[in-house]
Amino acid sequence: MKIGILGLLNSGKTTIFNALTGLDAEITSYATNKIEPNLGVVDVEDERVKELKKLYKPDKTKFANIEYIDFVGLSGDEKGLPPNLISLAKRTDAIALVIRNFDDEVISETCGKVDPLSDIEKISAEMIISDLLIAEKRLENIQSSKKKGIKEQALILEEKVLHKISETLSEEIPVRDLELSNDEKKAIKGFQFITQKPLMIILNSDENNFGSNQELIKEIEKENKVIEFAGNFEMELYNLSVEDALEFLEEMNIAESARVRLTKFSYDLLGYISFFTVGNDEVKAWTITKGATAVEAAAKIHSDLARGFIRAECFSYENLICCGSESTLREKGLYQLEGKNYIVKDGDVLNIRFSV
Ligand SMILES: Nc1nc2c(ncn2[C@@H]2O[C@H](COP(=O)(O)OP(=O)(O)OP(=O)(O)O)[C@@H](O)[C@H]2O)c(=O)[nH]1
Ligand SMILES: [Mg+2]
Repeated sequence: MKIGILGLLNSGKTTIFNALTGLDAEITSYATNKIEPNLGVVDVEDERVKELKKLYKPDKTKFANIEYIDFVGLSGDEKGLPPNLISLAKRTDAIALVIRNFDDEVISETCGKVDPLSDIEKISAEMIISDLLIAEKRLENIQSSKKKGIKEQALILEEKVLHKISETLSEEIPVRDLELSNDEKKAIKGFQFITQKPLMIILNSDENNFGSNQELIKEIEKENKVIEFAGNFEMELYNLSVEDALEFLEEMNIAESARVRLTKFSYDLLGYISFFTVGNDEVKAWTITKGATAVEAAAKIHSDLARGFIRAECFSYENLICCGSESTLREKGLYQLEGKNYIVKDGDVLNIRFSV
């Protein structure tokens, strides 16, 4: 899973990035013109993988992972996002928008006073303008193609969908809120509009006001999914021992680290679940969308497995742990054989039988 961290200049994107990844990317109180994004990959800690490792004693263990991409700051000038940022953001599965909710004399001087709701509005407008420019440019191209006599069915459908999108965006509604049929979605797949990506807001609060922003959070929740972090505080925990860090978190009434909380939040936002493959060579966690079928799970592992799919041998992690071994599980009849259309559940252990 790839998550793009976006936000206005100096909103604390890199601070949050460091808090999530444990890396040490440069933090400045002045705007940096650094174009290259910071990249960091973190494992999705999953107790189930650790338990499976104990049972199978594999040579290798692989957790699912999340790649965080910390982008350059947005100016919020309503000119739309810079093209290089659009093309990078396209490659993410979701956007995490960092919103400043901490006061800092130097930053307030250049970036204005703390005003999370207005910042969200500014960035939303900037993203909407970006998409609108893309949609309208493509509509112009379609017009000139039509003038040249090109009138293919696919082009007509694309034009119809783009008109719909352009109208929606003009009303300041993001593409993700527009209901599109599968065919319509297909027609615009190549564009990957930024307002079509799932979006979460990270409210980056000062450690002094963290936890007392309920009203603000409620207000943000009217339109968006939001999670509150004390970015700077969480980042500094990496300088402490694990015990000290846990103690500090408890003092702040934070049950879990930013990394753990954002992982759960992202899985929820994207509707992701985990399934596992096991064996003496490797125990591995995979991520898939809720509602996906056995053959789609097989495709995640390898396209050959989907192509030559025969059946899925399947059991649940919970049952395995209750039984203590695969052989007991079989004796109790908890080892299922499922076809292509079986809906994979969170925690399923799958072994795909295939022939190509
Ligand atoms: N008090 C407080 N200060 C913070 C917090 N997060 C970031 N800062 C400060 O805000 C400034 C900018 O932080 P960065 O993480 O570099 O912000 P950024 O959004 O990556 O900045 P650009 O990439 O330059 O746009 C630094 O001086 C940080 O110390 C926070 O949670 N609380
Ligand atoms: Mg930064």
